[in-house]
Amino acid sequence: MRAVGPALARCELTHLERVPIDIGRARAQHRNYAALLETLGCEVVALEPQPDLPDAVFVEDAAVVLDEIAVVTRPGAPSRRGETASVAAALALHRELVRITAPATLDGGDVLHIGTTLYVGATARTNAAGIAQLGAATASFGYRVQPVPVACCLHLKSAVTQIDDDALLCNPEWIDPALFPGLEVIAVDPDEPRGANALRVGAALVCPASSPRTAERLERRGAAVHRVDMSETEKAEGGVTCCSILVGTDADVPH
Ligand code: CIR
Repeated sequence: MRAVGPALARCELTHLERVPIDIGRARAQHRNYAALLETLGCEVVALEPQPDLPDAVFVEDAAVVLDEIAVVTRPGAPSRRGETASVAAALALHRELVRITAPATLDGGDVLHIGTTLYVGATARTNAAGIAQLGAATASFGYRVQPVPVACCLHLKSAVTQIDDDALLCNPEWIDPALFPGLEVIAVDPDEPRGANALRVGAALVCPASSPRTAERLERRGAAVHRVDMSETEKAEGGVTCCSILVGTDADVPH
């Protein structure tokens, strides 16, 4: 993880209007999120601060970590390309690195890893060359990439995330659930279109407090839901998955 920097208010925005961000509150919320991940069994590694890079808190976009390798991305937003070096240095302690190179672009938020399939959002941030390079880097380990058209939200995982071995949480207005055959699809509450971004940590599910009805829906289904208030990073178009990269060290921690 990387702490919220002072320039967050100058973040990239695509689908949201810019509104004031309370940096103090953003930092406190981010610390609570880190503390929750520790409670759930994670060891939190703090990356170096990057005060001049507004979106550097959203580390998820800088890398895709698999069991075998870590793919260092080339973010689609030019303002974010300086974020990857420090993420790569930290991941090099745990995985062999492969890098996405120009003209390809890829944001980690566009990669949904389910078994040996990497569903990859084709978005303004991730281009066809990025999807192809990810496929080439991972094919020898048995992965296949499945491009997914994304139009209404920033990243694929803004609209769909995996909540357990057999099920996805999805906003069906944004992504066609039929793209994921063989998996149960739980829809977000219709009044909570941004509620589909949940973070699975072992048997627990970290959900945004901003989507309470969706969280209740998941609890009724038996999920161990932990709510986090991320109101300030949500104003920067970030969800709960965006603020961490999970590096699995045993079979219980998905990544
Ligand atoms: C951006 O537009 O790049 C940031 N303001 C938000 C990135 C959120 N990351 C993610 O969904 N993985």
